[in-house]
Amino acid sequence: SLSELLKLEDISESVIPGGLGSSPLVGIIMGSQSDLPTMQAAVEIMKEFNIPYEVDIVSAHRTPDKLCSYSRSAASRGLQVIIAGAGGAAHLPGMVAAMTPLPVVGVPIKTSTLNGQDSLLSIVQMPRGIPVATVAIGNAMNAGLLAVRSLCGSRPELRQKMEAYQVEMKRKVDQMSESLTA
Ligand code: RP5
Repeated sequence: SLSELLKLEDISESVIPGGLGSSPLVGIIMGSQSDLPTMQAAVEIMKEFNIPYEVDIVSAHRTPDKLCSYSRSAASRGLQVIIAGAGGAAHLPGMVAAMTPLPVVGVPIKTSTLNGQDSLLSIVQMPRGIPVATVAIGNAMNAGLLAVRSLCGSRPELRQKMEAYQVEMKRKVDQMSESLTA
């Protein structure tokens, strides 16, 4: 199953104590199972920040009805942000964004033929009116972090966690430069 492939824990384990509840706040979707190795990085960020999330395969061209029902129900089901990864003619994130008022983060998946430049251009060049926040090719980690940041504004504990995450990155750089200059 998808859960086994992703080594997903029970959703109740991804809950901030006394905080965010247990229903998913972030929806992580992708066009194909072959996108999973890339999109796993977004899942890891959800786990690290204890954000309730859900993961599913939704293909714009192979499962168009599922695309519609997923996107149209997302907000009323309690999701606050959607991360959508797709490769090739990557219309998934834009189509999702067209059918939800929620913010959508697009992850261009690296392809074998054009190295993901096709995915990047498909996702980033959204016409006016329907935005997709596009991250770098294959950078599902940043998509996860952007989703977390979009939840920080009204959640002080989460904001503190993000600040601590950034402090930790700085500490690692400082440590490395100290070891280089020692
Ligand atoms: C898109 O086509 C997916 O997002 C994937 O990145 C790409 C290739 O899919 P498969 O070769 O796995 O069918 O739908």
